[in-house]
Amino acid sequence: MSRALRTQVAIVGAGPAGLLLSHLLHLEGIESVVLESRSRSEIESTIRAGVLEQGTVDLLVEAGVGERMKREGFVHRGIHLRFGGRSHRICFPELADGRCITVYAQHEVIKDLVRARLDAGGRILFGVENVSLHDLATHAPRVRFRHDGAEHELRGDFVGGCDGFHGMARLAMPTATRRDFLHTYPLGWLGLLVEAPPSTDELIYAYHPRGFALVSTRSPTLQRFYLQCDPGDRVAQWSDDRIWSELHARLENTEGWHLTEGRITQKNVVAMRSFVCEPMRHGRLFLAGDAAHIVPPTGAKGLNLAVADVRVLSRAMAEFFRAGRTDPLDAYSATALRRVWRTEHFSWWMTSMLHHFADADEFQQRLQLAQLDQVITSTAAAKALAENYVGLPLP
Ligand code: RFL
Ligand code: PHB
Repeated sequence: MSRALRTQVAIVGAGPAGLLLSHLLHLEGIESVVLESRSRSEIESTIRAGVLEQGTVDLLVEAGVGERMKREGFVHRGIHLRFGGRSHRICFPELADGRCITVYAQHEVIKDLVRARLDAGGRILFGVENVSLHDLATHAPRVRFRHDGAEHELRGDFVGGCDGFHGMARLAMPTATRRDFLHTYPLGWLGLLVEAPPSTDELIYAYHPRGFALVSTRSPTLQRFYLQCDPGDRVAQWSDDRIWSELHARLENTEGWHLTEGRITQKNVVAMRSFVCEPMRHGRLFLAGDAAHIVPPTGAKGLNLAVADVRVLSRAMAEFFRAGRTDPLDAYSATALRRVWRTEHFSWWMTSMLHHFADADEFQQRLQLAQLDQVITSTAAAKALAENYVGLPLP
């Protein structure tokens, strides 16, 4: 016998997509239950994204969950593109109508959202197992799962599939009505967390014949670096000495800039993929965030795209519950996919421009340099980068 629960929207996954969807629905007076396979401490400590678009920042503030971000996040007005031994600044406000980015870690956003949901009496079930979706093509979808040693069945009007790229929600959509687009890059990123003071006031994206390097930050005492590596690399192949020697070689330039070293506290290898699932809906199941699409991290877009999806989805669901309208829900997939593909293009473009591709001949390398040169000399090209990086206005 399974225990029966009822809600308006059953949400699978407590990442940025699932938690923000639950919070935005709550602000519209709509009840939801979030099912998460991991523990609260795990989701609140996993290091991932760091860059929030202006629209994401504005939405979090508007939704009442931006107070700590405003206090502890860092507003950046530009980034540095480094290649050919020199650095070139892309200044956001003057190129993108005054808009900027904020550096604030994803797990801090998660902490803020979990707290807001729990303080408002919202239900998040951590450590759920065996989640399965049923009757999605009917008006009464069901989610079955195991929690605290018992079987449960959650009934809702809708299901939010927010369980990330490796989740099961997307796979519950029949293959006959779903189209997957996947592009795998012959690249990986070695992500590093380092206890050190900042080496730079703004992010540095470096193109170098030895491979791409990125300098980001987390706090005055914690820095985030990335090094292009082989996608099949294991962390054990990257000793601290090798890491520092590569960071120095790829980042230090003729202008006398120096990297500040420190204790490396975390290393992980990230695969570089682009993926889109079309459509983002099947019956009463709506996919949002990484469950429907992923981008390589070069454009810093994944979390921001998840936020854009749930903004559209929460409004569409609100129209349904408020006025019985189904047309915004019917338009959800097409509306979200338009931004998704635009962002897929930007992330692919940044990735193609900034990495060293082992199979690229000298002709292709010259093209990369020509593209970088255009970005730093043409206002139109710099504007295109800046507008996409700070993010298109939210739909
Ligand atoms: P998430 O964050 O993967 O959350 C999905 C949640 O679902 C849970 N789950 C399940 N729960 C129940 N039952 C199941 N069967 C389940 N299967 C999975 C998982 O435990 C998890 O908690 O997806 P969401 O919410 O769509 O959010 C997407 C973002 O996390 C992702 O796009 C970003 O992290 C991408 N990203 C960046 N995005 C940015 O906007 N700016 C950045 O600066 C940025 N940098 C990055 C990044 C991603 C990176 N990695 C590690 C891939 C840097 C890196 C290195
Ligand atoms: C990060 O700080 O983790 C970060 C910054 C910029 C990116 C990707 C990740 O493009």
